[in-house]
Amino acid sequence: MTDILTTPRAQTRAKTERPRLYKVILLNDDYTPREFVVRVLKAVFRMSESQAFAVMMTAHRRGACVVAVFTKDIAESKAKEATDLGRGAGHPLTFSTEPEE
Ligand code: TYC
Repeated sequence: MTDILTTPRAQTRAKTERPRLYKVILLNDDYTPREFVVRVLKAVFRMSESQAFAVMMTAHRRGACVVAVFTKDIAESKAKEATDLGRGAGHPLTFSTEPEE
């Protein structure tokens, strides 16, 4: 084996910034039945009955509730999927997304 020592010319620093995360937010409305909201939360966000019920009641009482946090693409596609389930059943149920601080 030859003993050649090499000196690195430049320091390299790995760029490891984490991707910005987005909240999926459930908005209250006066028309969507409570049971339907719970069903959508369970189906799209894999929540248990009691988790889904608690999130639905928080949105009902306070106007909105954070459902989950994902990368941008996943947050947007889950919000659309859940909102579309409401539209398909004739309900105004709406999920929005917003970046985390
Ligand atoms: N407010 C609705 C009702 O009284 C139920 C509801 C709860 C709708 C949460 C949307 O995000 C929501 N039927």
